[in-house]
Amino acid sequence: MRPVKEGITISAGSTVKLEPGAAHIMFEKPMQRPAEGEKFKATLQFEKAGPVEVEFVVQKGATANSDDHAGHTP
Ligand SMILES: [Cu+2]
Repeated sequence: MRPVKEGITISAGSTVKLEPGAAHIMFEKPMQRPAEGEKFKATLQFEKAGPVEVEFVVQKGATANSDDHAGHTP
């Protein structure tokens, strides 16, 4: 796994799914470990569409099928 500092390209009319085991969003060094069922908001930044607010819901086992997270906490 490697960070994608240049961002993810989403071609017109296509869909990119972010999920464990594939391209995913990772919150590094959270202030506290989120509890199952907890919700929190974040903002996704798109180059052309601008900022889009989303709400995440913490689910148990979300990283069960993910790849190696060496160097950081999933
Ligand atoms: Cu990761």
